[in-house]
Amino acid sequence: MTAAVSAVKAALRSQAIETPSWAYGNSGTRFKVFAQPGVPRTVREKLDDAAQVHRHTGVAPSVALHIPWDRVDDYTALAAYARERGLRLGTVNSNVFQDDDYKLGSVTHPDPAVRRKATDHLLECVAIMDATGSRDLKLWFSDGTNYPGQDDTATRQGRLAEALAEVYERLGEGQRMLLEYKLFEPSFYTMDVPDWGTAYAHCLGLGPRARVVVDTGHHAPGTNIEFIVALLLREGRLGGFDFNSRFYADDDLMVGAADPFQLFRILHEVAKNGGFEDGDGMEGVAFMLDQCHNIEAKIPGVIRSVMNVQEATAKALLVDLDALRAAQRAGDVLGANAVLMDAYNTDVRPLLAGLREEQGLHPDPMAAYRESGWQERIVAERVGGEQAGWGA
Ligand code: AOS
Ligand code: ZN
Ligand code: ZN
Repeated sequence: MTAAVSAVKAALRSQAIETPSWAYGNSGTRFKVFAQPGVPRTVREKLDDAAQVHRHTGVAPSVALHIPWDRVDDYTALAAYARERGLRLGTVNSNVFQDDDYKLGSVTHPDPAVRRKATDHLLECVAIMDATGSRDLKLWFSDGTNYPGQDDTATRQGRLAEALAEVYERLGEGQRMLLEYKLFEPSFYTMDVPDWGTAYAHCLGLGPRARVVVDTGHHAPGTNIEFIVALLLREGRLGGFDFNSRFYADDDLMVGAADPFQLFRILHEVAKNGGFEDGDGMEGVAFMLDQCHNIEAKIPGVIRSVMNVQEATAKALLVDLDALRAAQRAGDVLGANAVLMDAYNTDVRPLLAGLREEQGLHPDPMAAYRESGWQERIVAERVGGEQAGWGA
């Protein structure tokens, strides 16, 4: 647990956690959306809120966009608006799941006309990336089937490969494609990209700029996610994370809330395998949040989540790798485990508070936000108009 604190701090200073535009808007379950006062009415207001998160944490400089929820006429102007607030526009998330045409799938739909429409949307997202300067296109497909016999699994894989290849070819220099998998939902019998193996196989077929995204809520209960992370990093195919917590399915709760130990184990694999090294370069791992704050206040919920990732990262960086490897080589099972647990059980909050003060920030981002008056201001000012939210 004695990894040089200055090296740990340097790594923490350079970590960037991307927040999702949809976390700032209203969201809920299929039973009820509880609207909150002061939530953004426009994409620009979402950026204003994201800027508050960055202002108080210092490590959330980019915002993931979702098209069409964040569609605007001028993306270059939107990027400039973000820059003026100390932010940049990050990953572009496509949406081929909210249109009536996609009932039987998007890029895997039996009808070529629907496949064309879906692929055209993905191409539009790349054009948006050209304007925003985004590095990553994140693809998540709700495509799949509900009943055995409904459609041919292998044929659907062929359709998916064809669409992905067309989009991959369209990527510009400095752009990557991140393919996200999900075990189930909304499709209940087969998903066309249900697991890391399927995503990895498609990425291999496409080329080095196609990478897998690990959404921490997208696995069967009990899945060893850190193993998947270690393997993808070893293969050079880990594109990034969609961080969130789950108790049951794709709950999209605050990262680190359900299982901070799992988050630590995941980030330990990242730390060991050089995953913190390339930042926003082409080999970089994207640390994104993919969450919905249904009942808690949104901006503080995002701040708390960013802090949870930071705390788990600090613990992961504190693992004494020399001692760990020595214990592993010696076959010292308990000793190796103890090295890991020592780091996990360290209270890193003072270290992070100190780091923030060195950066001229308030040591406690939650308190800083509370004291800033921003929440009162948006509640008073953002009246009227359509409240933006998940799907709006
Ligand atoms: C869906 O379950 C996924 O987690 C996606 O990442 C999705 O695109 C995201 O929630 C925003 O729509
Ligand atoms: Zn996700
Ligand atoms: Zn999800």
